[in-house]
Amino acid sequence: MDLTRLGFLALLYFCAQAASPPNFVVIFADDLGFGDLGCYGHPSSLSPNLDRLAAGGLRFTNFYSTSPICSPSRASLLTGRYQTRSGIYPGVLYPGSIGGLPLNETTIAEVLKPLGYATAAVGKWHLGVGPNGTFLPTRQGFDQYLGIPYSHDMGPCHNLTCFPPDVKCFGLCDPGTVLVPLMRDEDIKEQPVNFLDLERAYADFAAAFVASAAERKRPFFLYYPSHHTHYPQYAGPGAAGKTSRGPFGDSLLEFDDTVGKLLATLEESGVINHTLVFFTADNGPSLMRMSRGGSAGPLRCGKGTTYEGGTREPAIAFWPGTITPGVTHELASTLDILPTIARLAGARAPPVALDGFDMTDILTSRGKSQREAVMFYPSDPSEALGLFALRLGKYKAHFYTRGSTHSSTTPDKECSALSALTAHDPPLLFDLEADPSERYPLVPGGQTDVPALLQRIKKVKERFEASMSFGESQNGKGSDPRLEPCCAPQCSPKPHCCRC
Ligand code: CSN
Ligand code: MG
Repeated sequence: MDLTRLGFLALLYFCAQAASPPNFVVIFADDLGFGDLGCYGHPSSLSPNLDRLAAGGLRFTNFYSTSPICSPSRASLLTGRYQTRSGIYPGVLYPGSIGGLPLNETTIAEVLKPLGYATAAVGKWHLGVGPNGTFLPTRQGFDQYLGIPYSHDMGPCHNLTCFPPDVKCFGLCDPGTVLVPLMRDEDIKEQPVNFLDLERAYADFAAAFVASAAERKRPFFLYYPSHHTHYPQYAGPGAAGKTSRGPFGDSLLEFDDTVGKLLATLEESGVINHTLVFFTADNGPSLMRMSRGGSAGPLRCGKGTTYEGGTREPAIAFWPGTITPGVTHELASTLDILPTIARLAGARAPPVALDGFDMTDILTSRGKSQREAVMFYPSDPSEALGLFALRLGKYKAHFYTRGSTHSSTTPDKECSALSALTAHDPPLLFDLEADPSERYPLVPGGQTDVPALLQRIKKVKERFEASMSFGESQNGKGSDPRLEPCCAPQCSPKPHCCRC
């Protein structure tokens, strides 16, 4: 090809870009570990569509969420800020929670709205409902929403059936809470939600949204936080009993099928080459569920802990023609998604303290990460204890370790709830490249200059903690059962009469 022709193509490309910024689809899986997908080495998972995304896109090996539990992790993804700033701590939000993601936080949807983006969220929100739906997605920049407002074990679980179809799911969930509703925008569409038909509803909603935006030539942002692989694992008739892995495998297969339908929709709408699809997960596997929970693969512990299994996640960036397929070992985080999307869209980043870095160079030219460190807060961050751990380059330092109920039942005692808070001074050090399983603490006198490393880590920690200001705790505001979503607000006795 001669230079004139190349220049012409570049110009064409530039004009097309200028005419319409790219679309974004962010898929956020629930309680899915580093080792759960076929493309991350799981021997019995079936995840053909996510594997296809990985084969045609960029697969990350050093990608992190910001919290080993759900709500804080979601807050960070949508705002590009640690959960400590937005106040989504300690723990997670509940159906009757008084607080939620503060409305003065700027979400990715709100970053894109001024540019004319159509925006939608489908799936598990878990950033609050609040009085009169104050904290629902429609109040946070999303034009449309279909989904369940919190985890699907935050209700009686009564209508969840597993394979074989007549067997009730394992566990009781929360019997004293309203049945889990399906919400459309701010209205309750079903209570209880029909879980076994939910993936079809999600796929149809996503397809209608994408097709409509594409038809109107509007750029769009679709956020699909799935709850599917979270406890209690279930699957509809199309996936139940279809994998050798059992209930977790079945739920993953059904979720993967929705991803496949979404990709098909992007293709049919003619926008697949103009859309960045980004996949990752909110926190590590719920190991307490044993073989029904997820897998952290080679990583230590899982959900609820600040070991690697708690927050290192599978991540895939897919954009045919723009992202060259491959694997990257660069350090990245869910915090980096907002700045990257803002940059690619040509949008202005919110004028607040952001904790993310633009990943565009990693995505489009296999460049270096601008991120040198990843911070680890526990599920209940406090200013008094500060960071539990910090990753700097290939090294990780643990200042505190603690097990978690969510990671109990593993043979590694450090993961279990019985393992109490332990301070480490000097911090416990690991080389995550040589030892990704965090088994062999570095000792002075070895290959690594430990005193020099500790000095560097101390500096980075101090600089970061000086820049961190804790927002007012939202989760700490407590719950009011009257705030639990109810399709028959005047009914009695609650919560069981909330059924329509
Ligand atoms: S989470 O899972 O919402 O995905 O983090 O469903 O931390 O107490 C976590 N928790 C219920 C849950 C409770 C959940 C907790
Ligand atoms: Mg989760």
